Amino acid sequence: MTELHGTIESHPLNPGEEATTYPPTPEFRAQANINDSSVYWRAAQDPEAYWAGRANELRWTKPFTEVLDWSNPPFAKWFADGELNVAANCLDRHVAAGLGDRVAIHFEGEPGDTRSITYAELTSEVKRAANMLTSLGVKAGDRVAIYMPMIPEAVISMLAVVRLGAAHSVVFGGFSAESLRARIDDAEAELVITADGGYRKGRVSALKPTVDDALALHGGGSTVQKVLVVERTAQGVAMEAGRDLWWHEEIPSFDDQHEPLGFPAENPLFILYTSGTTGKPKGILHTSGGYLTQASATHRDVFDLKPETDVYWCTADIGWITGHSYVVYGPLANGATQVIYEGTPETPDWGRWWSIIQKYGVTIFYTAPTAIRACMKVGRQVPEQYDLSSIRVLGSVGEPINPEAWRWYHEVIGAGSAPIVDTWWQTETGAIMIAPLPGLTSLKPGSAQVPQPGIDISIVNDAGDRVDRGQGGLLTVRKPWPSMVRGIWGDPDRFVDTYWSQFGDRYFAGDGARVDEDGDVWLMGRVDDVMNVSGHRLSTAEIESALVEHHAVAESAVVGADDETTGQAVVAYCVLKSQQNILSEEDAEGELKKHVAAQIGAIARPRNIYIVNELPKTRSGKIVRRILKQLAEGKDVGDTSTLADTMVMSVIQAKVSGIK
Ligand code: 6R9
Repeated sequence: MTELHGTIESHPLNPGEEATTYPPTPEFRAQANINDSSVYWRAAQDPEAYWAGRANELRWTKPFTEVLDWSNPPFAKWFADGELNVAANCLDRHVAAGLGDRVAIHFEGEPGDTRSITYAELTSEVKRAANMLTSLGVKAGDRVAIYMPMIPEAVISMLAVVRLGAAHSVVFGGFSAESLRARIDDAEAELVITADGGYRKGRVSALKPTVDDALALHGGGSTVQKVLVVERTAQGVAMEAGRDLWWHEEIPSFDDQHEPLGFPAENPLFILYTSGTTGKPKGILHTSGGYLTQASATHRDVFDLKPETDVYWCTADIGWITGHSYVVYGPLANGATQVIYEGTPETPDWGRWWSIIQKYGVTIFYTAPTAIRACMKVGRQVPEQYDLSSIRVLGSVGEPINPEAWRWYHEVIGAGSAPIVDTWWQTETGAIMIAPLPGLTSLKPGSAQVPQPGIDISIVNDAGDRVDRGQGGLLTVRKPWPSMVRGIWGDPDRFVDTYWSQFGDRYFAGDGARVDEDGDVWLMGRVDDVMNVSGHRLSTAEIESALVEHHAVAESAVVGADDETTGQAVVAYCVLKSQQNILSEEDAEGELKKHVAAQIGAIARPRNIYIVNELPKTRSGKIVRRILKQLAEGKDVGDTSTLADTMVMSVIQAKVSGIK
């Protein structure tokens, strides 16, 4: 069972905190996809009928007759006797409807190269790639690992894999060889699709060498038979004969005729690994029909998408769930035109994002609070140099958006008029669960506000009872939803234990939340040992175990400390082995930061590492992370009387404040 850190207290609002709300303008409301609030109660009356209706907006090769099978909770089945091809829903369907000439992707490479791909072209490319993958032995039920930069071939690869009824496991390009290998092994992938590299911050960031390192780890001998390599950066990479193939050398021999087969709605679509409370990442499994239903429905509703006229841009990488649901599956199922940008927002300068918005006339822009705060720091004079008047809806995801960042985003990027949809959801939920509907909701900066139609959220106390308005508690989902996680790959016990052991047949999200007097939901962060750094989930246990794998480290404790830009930052306390002479105390901080980045990936690199002689522990030997977190945040550590040795704290405190 997930260990909780005490009860969430209620967080009463300061007087006036909610005074300013932003109702939809009459013009926005009039043109909105959803402007009749009866949708909420109609969906609540009969959620299954509601979702069946949404599912029927997709193209099924065999219609479903059964909506939800919840006979074996928590293992849900949605639309189980129906069949569909997810890729054909994202591609062939639009071409058949005469929309082949619509641009699907405006690709913008970091060095400035561009490519616009229509739905007809994307469909041909995916068909060709599907034929190529078939020749490499990929078939329904297999898993393919994808380790790619943000280039069109990443999307083409994902769709080609699922077109064949196989499942992908996309691994974020910033993850290390160790992390990649662990994910390949867990999913038993036989094919890896990668690129020589991608462009980041004006430089080539190599990927293929990391794949080579990953496959050589643990004496080689992985499940991988073939590695398919897209040429992007041409920096020259080693190719292993018999194993490695160049995409551009293979693809010309395959044609673009490919009939999509229908697969059962519960056919696995993808596995995506995310950090949990223990060291080992969890392979979150999503399946086809329910996932696509909710990803596409929420994409249309929450962003008020008009596929004929909107230009949509979500800045997430495909290595994260947001990239899966709101770059690939939601937008493409809806026939949207979208921008995909390869690089970082500050390359060549902080005007890059705004210049892209101006260039393509982006109308809907979806990003993370950490990016907004970074842009705020640089200053409004940068975006003010660009014409952002095309923007009509803004989105936020990954962590709570602080009201200050909300207002800046609204004023500076949204010209004071574009609604901001703050979307709460998770890798496990697959799609948006709580968010305003921009034609209906009076927006409140800092709150994700309303469960989506057909979604039943309840904020409860430790005993599972619904808390009163104005009170804080734990976020749970009372009824199954179409895009819900179907399991943890290869570990059904952990699935039950992590999400369902707290409150029976209700899903426990791991987040604390509060409902205000109007019934709006305010997210208050994780209540477990998961940190949120720049909107990315990291596990304290995973970083601790990476640290103690270093020969010089005896013990470590990792905490997520509040950070102005990244939301939280990783702060580690390490005790070095007394007999070791590998690392001097002076070198330890730099060396251990490097070590963590190499073990897990650069996103996990601690902001601070403090070398201490001892960690604060209770008499029963538990590390008291609460105290270490407060210390890292420069706060008063409060009551330390439960510690076995209260002296430990004054020594650590002196370290952290730099007093020798
Ligand atoms: C989509 C995504 C999920 C965790 C989640 C929560 C936090 C995400 C949020 C938010 C407050 C929002 N989170 N969106 N907290 N407001 N709008 O980020 O998935 O990477 O799995 O992270 O992120 O703590 O539990 P994932």
